[in-house]
Amino acid sequence: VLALIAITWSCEEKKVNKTFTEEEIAVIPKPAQLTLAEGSFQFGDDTKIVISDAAQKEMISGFLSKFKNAAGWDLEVSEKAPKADFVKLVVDENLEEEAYKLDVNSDRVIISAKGNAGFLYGLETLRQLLPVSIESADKIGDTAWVIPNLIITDQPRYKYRGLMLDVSRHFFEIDYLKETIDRLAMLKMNVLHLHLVDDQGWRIEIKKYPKLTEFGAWRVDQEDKHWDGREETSPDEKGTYGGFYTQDELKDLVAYAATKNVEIIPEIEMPAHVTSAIAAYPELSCHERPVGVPSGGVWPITDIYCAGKEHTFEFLENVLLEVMEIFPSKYIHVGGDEATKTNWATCPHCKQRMQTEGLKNVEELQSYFITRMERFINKNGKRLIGWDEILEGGIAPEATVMSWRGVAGGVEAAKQGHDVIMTPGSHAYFDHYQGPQNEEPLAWGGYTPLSKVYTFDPLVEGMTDEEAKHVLGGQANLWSEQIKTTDHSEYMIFPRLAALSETLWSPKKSRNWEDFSSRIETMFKRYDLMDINYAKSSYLVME
Ligand code: TNX
Repeated sequence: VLALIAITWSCEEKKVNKTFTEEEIAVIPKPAQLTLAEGSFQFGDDTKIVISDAAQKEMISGFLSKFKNAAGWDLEVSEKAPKADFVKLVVDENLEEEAYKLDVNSDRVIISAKGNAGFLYGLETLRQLLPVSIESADKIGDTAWVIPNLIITDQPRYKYRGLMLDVSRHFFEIDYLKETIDRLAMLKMNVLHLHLVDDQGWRIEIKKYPKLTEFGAWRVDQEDKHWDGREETSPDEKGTYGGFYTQDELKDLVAYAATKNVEIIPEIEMPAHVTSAIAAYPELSCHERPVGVPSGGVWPITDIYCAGKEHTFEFLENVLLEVMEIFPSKYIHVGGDEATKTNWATCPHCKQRMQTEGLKNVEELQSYFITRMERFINKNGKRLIGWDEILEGGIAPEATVMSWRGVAGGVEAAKQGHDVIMTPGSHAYFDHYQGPQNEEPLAWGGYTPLSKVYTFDPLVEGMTDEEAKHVLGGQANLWSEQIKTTDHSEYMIFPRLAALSETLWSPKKSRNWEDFSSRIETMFKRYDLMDINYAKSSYLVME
């Protein structure tokens, strides 16, 4: 459909008045309600940004810098609205936390929200209504900064909208995490889950146990045992690979994320996937065998934390005390996945524990382990999340389950009255292939093209209303066994995260693959200007 374009020329400035069609509006995730009107609003270098309190200044800085870069304008911020030509932020206490209203007519733009989260999302929508060149880092001449007259009323379908980054298998610098946070916010995603501990590296400074990062954060590249036989990226002069975040860096990251309405949930794995910790402190395992930090490959791994020794719990509680100091999130993720418990069956400490606690098998011993950690976490005012294996042998009373082996674990947890975050391998694993294997970089297996991600639904058919209430939302996981560079990481995340964001934010009834695949084209142009190394192949492959 051809747009009706009426162009009027004033003496010194090019004024554009355009009526948009629905097809030209390419916002992702799709807003819940949108009513288009005739005409448009045009930004000029005189357009004022009107705020209602000084604290909003910091929040709008990202939006202002876009105009600074792309148009070369320093838009003026004021607390008083002129007659026309302004964008005004208006507090509306009646709106939900993350909801916003965007009301655009030819004279002005009004964004209403309860607080910063809603305002941020209103501004992100405004950004995506603007011509794609708003993403340019350099000044682009001759753009008419026009947006359609419309009214948008928007709020999320789910309150938990996350991405997990595995920073253990390969280490990613803080700056990349900050960039990722910006990109999450652009898609109205609000959780970054950091997988800080795994066999291949311990990535968080713990002051009480300095060896965790002195030894546990570094591995010698053992080519023969490596995931794919290729060399590590940038080993240092000693031939080791690794890295870790200091507590100060993480606190700074948390503060940065909060300005983008992103909560960071730390994951401290237990009782398995912890060779990096045992390499630093062998006494944490059952048989105290000296081990090195592996670079990959070997599986299953039998050296896990000993569930019999009191020392293990003392260690983990001390670690978590420091973790809770850094991360204000109400959740602490304790992993709990894929524990090979053969050592527990032969360890005298574990046998003793099972006897005194009356536990029938090693599954119940893991349940004891997690429940005990949950008591500690709850006592400190936080809540525990674990992978769906925590259901085995009896789930800890208040635990939230992250369902990864499909959705069955999540459904079962909801039945038992537990909160659930859906992250099934079938739809939400971004370490999987997204295009034909022979054309794609080596991946962990699996096949999850963009179109498949777009069909993700955290709500499983047959759930009762009561069970459905326990589904907090969903999350994409990027395991990094094969992902060594930020370029590759971006490639796996984008554009699949855009599809996932829509499944979590937008009303189910507006889901439409054809419509989405036309909007994603516009997003690609934004990603090009933002210098994001997104996968183009994924778009071409239908399920
Ligand atoms: C299973 S998903 C794991 C990870 C691996 C991933 C590879 C989960 C809770 N555990 O340790 O990286 O498969 O897809």
